Amino acid sequence: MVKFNNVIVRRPCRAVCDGITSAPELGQPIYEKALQQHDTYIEALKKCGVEVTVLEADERYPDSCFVEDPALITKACAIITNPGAESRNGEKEEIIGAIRKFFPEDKIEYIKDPGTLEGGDVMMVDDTFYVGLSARTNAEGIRQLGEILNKYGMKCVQVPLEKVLHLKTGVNYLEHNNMLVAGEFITKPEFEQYNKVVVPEEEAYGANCIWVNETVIVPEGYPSVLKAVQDLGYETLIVDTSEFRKIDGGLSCLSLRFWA
Ligand code: CIR
Repeated sequence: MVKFNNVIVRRPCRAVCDGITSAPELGQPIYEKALQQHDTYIEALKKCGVEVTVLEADERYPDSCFVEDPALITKACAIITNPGAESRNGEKEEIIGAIRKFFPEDKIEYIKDPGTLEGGDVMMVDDTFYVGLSARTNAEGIRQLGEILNKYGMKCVQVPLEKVLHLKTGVNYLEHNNMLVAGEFITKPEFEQYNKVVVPEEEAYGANCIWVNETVIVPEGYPSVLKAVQDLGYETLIVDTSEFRKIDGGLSCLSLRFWA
C-alpha cells in the first residue's frame, strides 16, 4: 500500500544543540553527527519511494528540524498548528511557504490562540486523528482541530497524556490495525481495538517508529522493537537518531509525510 508520495524535512541548525530537552543528562547533540543522522534519515525516506523536500536550516529556532510539530497534513487539507512551546511558536510562520507548494490557500487551515497544538500530539489512523492533551496541546486547540476535521468528514479523539511530551512519543500506528505502544499507552482504553504491540520499558523510545508505504523505519538500538515489527511482516530500515533523542526528538518528529 502506497499512502505517501511526499515528505518535508528541515535541516538541523547549529542551534539544535540548544533544543528543548527533558533529559539534560544525555548531553547536548553533536551538530556534525546530527547532520549525518539527518542525511541517513533522508536516504531511508527516499528508499520508501517518496519525494523529499529539504528546507534550509533556520538558526532562529533550535528545534526547527522537528517539522512535524508546526503543521499537520491530512488527505484533504493542511493545518498550520500553534505550537505550545514558546520558543517554537514562530516555526509555524516558517513552514507555511513549504505547505503552499502543495496546498491551495483554501485548503490551509489554522489553529489560533488561545488554542495550542503540536503535530507530535496527533496520530492519524485513516480518518480518525487521535490527539494528545498535553503540556503543548490544549483543549481549545483540540476543539479547533475537531471542527476543522469535521468540516472535511474526518474526526478527532482526545487522549489525555500523563507523562510523555507528545502522543507519538509513546504510540505509533503502523497501518493494518497494528500499533506500537509503550508506557501509559499500553492500557489506554482509546486504543483497545487495535493489535497492540507492547514495547518494553527499557526500549520505550523505540516506540517512535514510522510507517512509510509498507516499510517501517525503526530507530537504531531497539532490538526487541525491530524484531516485533519484522515479525508483523514489515520491511524495515534502521536509522540512528541518538543525537535527536538527546532533545526529545525521534523519527516521526523529523518529517511531515503526506500525499499530494
Ligand atoms: C521539543 O521539545 O519541542 C523538541 N526538543 C522535541 C520535539 C519532538 N517532536 C515530536 O515529538 N513531535
